[in-house]
Order: sequence, then C-alpha cells, then structure tokens
Amino acid sequence: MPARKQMSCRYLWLGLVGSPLMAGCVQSPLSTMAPASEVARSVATLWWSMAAGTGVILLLMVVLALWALRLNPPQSPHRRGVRVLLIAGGLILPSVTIILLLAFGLRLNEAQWPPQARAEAQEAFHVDVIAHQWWWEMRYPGLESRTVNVLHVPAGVPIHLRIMSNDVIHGFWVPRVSGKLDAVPGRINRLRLFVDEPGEYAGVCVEYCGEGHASMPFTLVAHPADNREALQQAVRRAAQ
Ligand SMILES: [Cu+2]
Repeated sequence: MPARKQMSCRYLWLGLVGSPLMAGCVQSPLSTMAPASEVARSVATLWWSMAAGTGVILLLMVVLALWALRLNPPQSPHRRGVRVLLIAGGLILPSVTIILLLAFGLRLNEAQWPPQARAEAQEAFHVDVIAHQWWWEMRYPGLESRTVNVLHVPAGVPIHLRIMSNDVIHGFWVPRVSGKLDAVPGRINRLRLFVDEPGEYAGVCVEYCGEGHASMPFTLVAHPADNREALQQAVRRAAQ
C-alpha cells in the first residue's frame, strides 16, 4: 500500500475509535458535556469552542507542514513571509485567543456568585455543605436536619450554598450543574446553583484530600419546585 494511503487509513481508524470514546464522555454522569443548568451550558459552550478552535489550528498546521514537505526542490522561505507568519501566528493569534478565553472565564467565574444573588436571598433555598475526610455533610438551616453524601434541593429555584471544610481542603463539584469551588478550612465559600429539571446529578470531591479522596462522591437530588413537602420529607427520612 502506498505511504499516503496508509496514512489516510490510520486517520480513518483514529476517527472510528475516537468517536465512540467521545460519545462515552458525553453520556457519563460526571460529564460537563450534558449540562443541566445555564452555568453548565456556558462551560460546555466554552469546551466545544476550545475543541473546535484547537481542531482548526491543528488542521491548519498539518496542511502547512504537508505543503512544506511537498515543495520540490526544498525552497528557503522569503524573509517577509516568515515575518508575517511569526507576527500573525506567533503573536496576534495567541494574544487574541488568550484575551477572549480570559473574558469568557471571568464572566463564568462571576456566574458562581452573580450580583443578583444577594437580592434573591429570600426566595433562595439555603444549604450548608461541610466537607470531611472523607464524606459530605449537608445541613438545611430551615429544616434543622442534615443528610450525608446526598444534597436535596428544589429544581427551578436558586440554591445558595455555603461551602466549608472540617479538616483539609476539598473541592465541591457537580459537573452537570455548576463549576468547581473549594471547601477551605476556616473559610465560607459561596456557590449559587440553579437546576433546570428534577433528577439526580452526580458530584465529586475535586481536590486531593488524602487516601480516601476517591471515595467521596455524592448525589444532588433535585425535587420538583412545587412539591416542597416531598423535599422536606426526603431530607427528614435521610436524616433518621
Ligand atoms: Cu475531599
């Protein structure tokens, strides 16, 4: 088989093997690519934009490399062409990309605790999340109850979390719902969630916190907003 055909076959195999793997990523319960809230949708959009941009740049580099290899006989490039490539590809393109990513990242960071969060404190559902080695304690101030490794919340209502730690630094993350936030001893970090639909969403600790770090998963259970009684019963049942 000619060398060029062999290479095309290799790319075809990569595509065939890679596509099901990507599908597995999208369907995982911890996937940011199956968003269930506005913030998570922004994270997913950022991910897809970065993946598309990386793909386009990679393709461009491959085309340029193949084009250079095919020049027969090899030619030394014009000085002016080299300068244009260096300025456009080495200076302007990375600067614009980094500035755009920074602006998008800052906007997403603000969404963790937006300016309107203070004004909606009355209607929000409040939970204190306390991380321990190696489990999660959820306290519900209005209900005088607590649950372990399960966070019960209403869907379609702003949720205000106060995230704390009892020992070392942990990281709170429900990938389909929000960004990550550290639980730091001696500090109270605030996170706002808003879950679109009732359901169960997987969460994990994302800061290495000792030998039991991997066994610190938890579940966020979102109940229908109009059935607050069911939520309260679920919390009390879990607390017994
Ligand atoms: Cu942890």
